[in-house]
Amino acid sequence: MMDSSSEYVFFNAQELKELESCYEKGGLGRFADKIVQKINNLSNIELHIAVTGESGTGKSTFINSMRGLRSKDKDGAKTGTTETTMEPTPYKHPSFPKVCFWDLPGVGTLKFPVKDYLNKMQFDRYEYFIIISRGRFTENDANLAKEIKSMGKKFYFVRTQIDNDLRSLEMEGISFDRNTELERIRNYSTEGLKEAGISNPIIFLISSFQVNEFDFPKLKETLADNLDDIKKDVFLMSLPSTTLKIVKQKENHLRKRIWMLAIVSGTVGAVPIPGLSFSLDLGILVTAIIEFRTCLGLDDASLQRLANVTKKRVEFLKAELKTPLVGEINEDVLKRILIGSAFFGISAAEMALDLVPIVGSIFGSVSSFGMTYKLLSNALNELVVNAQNVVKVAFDIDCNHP
Ligand SMILES: Nc1nc2c(ncn2[C@@H]2O[C@H](COP(=O)(O)OP(=O)(O)O)[C@@H](O)[C@H]2O)c(=O)[nH]1
Ligand SMILES: [Mg+2]
Repeated sequence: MMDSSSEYVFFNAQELKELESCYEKGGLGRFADKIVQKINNLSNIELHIAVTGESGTGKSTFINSMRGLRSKDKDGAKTGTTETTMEPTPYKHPSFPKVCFWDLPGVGTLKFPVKDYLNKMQFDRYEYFIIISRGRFTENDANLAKEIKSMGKKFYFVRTQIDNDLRSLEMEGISFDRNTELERIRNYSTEGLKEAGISNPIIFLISSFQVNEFDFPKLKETLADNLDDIKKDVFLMSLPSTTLKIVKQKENHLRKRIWMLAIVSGTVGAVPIPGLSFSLDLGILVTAIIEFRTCLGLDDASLQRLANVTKKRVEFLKAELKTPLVGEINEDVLKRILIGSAFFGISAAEMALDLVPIVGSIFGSVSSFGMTYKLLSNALNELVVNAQNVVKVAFDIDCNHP
């Protein structure tokens, strides 16, 4: 199922033109080179996100949550510590090390002007700044935001530990309406910002321990939407699969990679495979399937992290895996899977690709291009279903009320 063209397309109009002229000038070789280049670019994209706020507000916990980690995990940021470093500390994503969250000391910790603070923090390195507070945002936060804006970068206000606020009311035996209470917290938290001249501050109320609650889903969407196409792709893949919606978005993006891989397979590496009636580049297929698994969170390490944060047993999550594509995979294994199964049957509509006018004229339907396209589409479908089922049991999602 292809999504509508209004959503993100892998090549922009300019690139499509370039590809077309590449093909006209140099035939298939140049065409494939250009695509390989694009795929390589994608895996080299770095993404740096700054997280700032005073000590104890929940920066480390938030950084862990965005990476699907707990404080006590090997790569987890230590939480609840009072020690503050004066330097930004990088925390790489465990599956996508090019995605990095930086823990910045609070602007109030360092006793110099906001502008100097940002320079010392190397503000240029970051896509944007997440300004964290667990109570009211302060004048410091407001000044920081203004300075970030004047330097041409974006910022987001995030109010953490909302779960604690609500729990305190419960402990007090006070009955309250959840939405009214959240609005009250929102207004109270933004007072300081308004006083400092930020008229309509948007803040996200979250609990870093409840990744699908409060404004956390909206925050993740906003963070993704404010990146350019390629970086958005990288960011989305790095998000732990915690909702069916995230899985769907990942699927849409991964689907756009398929035809690129198919073109590469169709032009370079395809060789006849004994037992199959067509040529294939098994290496490309294996690499792609492994990549799909990692992006969807179906690799062992991701599943273990998901089990940890949802307090489920990893075997319980793994019981949802019903495809041989998640086990040990290499060219031999894949060949056996292919020979032994009816892994085909994809509708022509699914071939409606960005490049159909060009691609269609180059490759016939039973070519390596067509087969690679079909195989990867089917592999993705199968992996997505497995990922959805894992998410459902991990987060106890009722399928009738997702
Ligand atoms: N209940 C709850 N506790 C949180 C949340 N975020 C952080 N904490 C706790 O608040 C304390 C300080 O958090 P930490 O991440 O170390 O703050 P940092 O100093 O800004 O890095 C720790 O004990 C965390 O467990 C949250 O969203 N909800
Ligand atoms: Mg910390």
